[in-house]
Amino acid sequence: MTDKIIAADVIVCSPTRNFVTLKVTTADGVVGYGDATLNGRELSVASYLRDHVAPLLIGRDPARIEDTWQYLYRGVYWRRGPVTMAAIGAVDVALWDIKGKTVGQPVYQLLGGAVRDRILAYTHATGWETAELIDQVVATRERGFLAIRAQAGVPGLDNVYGVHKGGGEGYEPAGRGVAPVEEVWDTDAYIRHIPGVLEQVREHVGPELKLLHDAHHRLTPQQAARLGKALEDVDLFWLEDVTPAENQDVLRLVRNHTTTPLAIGEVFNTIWDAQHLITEQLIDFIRVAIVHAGGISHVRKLFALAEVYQVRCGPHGPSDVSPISLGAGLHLGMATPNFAIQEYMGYDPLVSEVFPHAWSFDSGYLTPGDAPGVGVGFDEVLAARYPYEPAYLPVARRLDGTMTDW
Ligand code: CS2
Ligand code: MG
Repeated sequence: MTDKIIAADVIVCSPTRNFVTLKVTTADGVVGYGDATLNGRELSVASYLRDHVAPLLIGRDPARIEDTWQYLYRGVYWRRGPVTMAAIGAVDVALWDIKGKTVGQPVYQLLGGAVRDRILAYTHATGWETAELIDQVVATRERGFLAIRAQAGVPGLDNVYGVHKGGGEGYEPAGRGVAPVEEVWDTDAYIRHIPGVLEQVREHVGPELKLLHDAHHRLTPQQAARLGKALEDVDLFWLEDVTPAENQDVLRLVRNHTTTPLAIGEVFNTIWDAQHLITEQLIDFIRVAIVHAGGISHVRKLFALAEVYQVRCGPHGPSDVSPISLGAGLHLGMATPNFAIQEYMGYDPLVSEVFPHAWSFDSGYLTPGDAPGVGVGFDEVLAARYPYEPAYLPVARRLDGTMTDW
């Protein structure tokens, strides 16, 4: 028997970037944390939680995780969508955290126990020029990474998703200010340039290093098929988000033309968003993040569906997914046989101070640690020193000025 929930507080803070955190407290003083961060739409999830969900949690039994999930999902007429599902996800993770702390076990033990010892991680390397990218990939490998996402600049453009001309990560974190900056994008120039870049990276690093690349939803189906084909010799671990995720049947055309593995799903929020892609085996990796798809309880079902169709899991884990969600994903990863890899961009040291965590990275792999619950804390006093600041990802227009996919 666990005591009832007596408080559900929502804290929005910005230690280098914005995070939305749900803190659930039980009558006997157990505290569970959930992440509800939705990059660029943080306050809408905070309001959804504060104004509509928190009052429903008071007096509930925190042990009834699945029932609470069903209550919050089915009990509202307006289902799905990133705001709703991030809010439900935060509650779900907070309740798993409480359950783990109550029984003194890390969450992965409650999910069936470990099926692996550690979780392969990939991080990002970027360079505007090819030589710069190669240097970054090599330096990243020296930091211990065995899998690296490589993003490069494109001649003629000033900015490319994930890369800045002057060096460093583009867009991470999102730029501060009340409106996004606008950039110019040219898919044709990108497709002409990127295969040669990645070929040179592969040639330099040899066959063993796992290389990944993210196209960020910017290609037509035909362009995606051509790119996948052009990259076959690079032997990518995956090619991510080639086309926008709404029109899913186009992936069949891409698949019919290339054996380059496809990953998709960071913008998905439910099992139903991914169902067709999985059951039709149109993708190789599903990328939903715990935070954006209803938490551990729901993502576990999605990953189980993927297992049936030999689709592997490689969750979204940029630095806008807070250390709480990363931790929650690692517990699920420990207990999920078809889990392949976790994206891990790392965090600014200040973020790790605000969210002290039991999970750790070592020699290419992440482990969730054995602290009871999710194993990620939240320093509210420190967080209060960094209040919310509006920040947005850039938007992109084509050469003729029309908006394009982000
Ligand atoms: C990216 C993200 O990590 C990735 O694969 O696509 O950086 C994405 O752009 C951001 O999370 C959006 O908030
Ligand atoms: Mg991506």
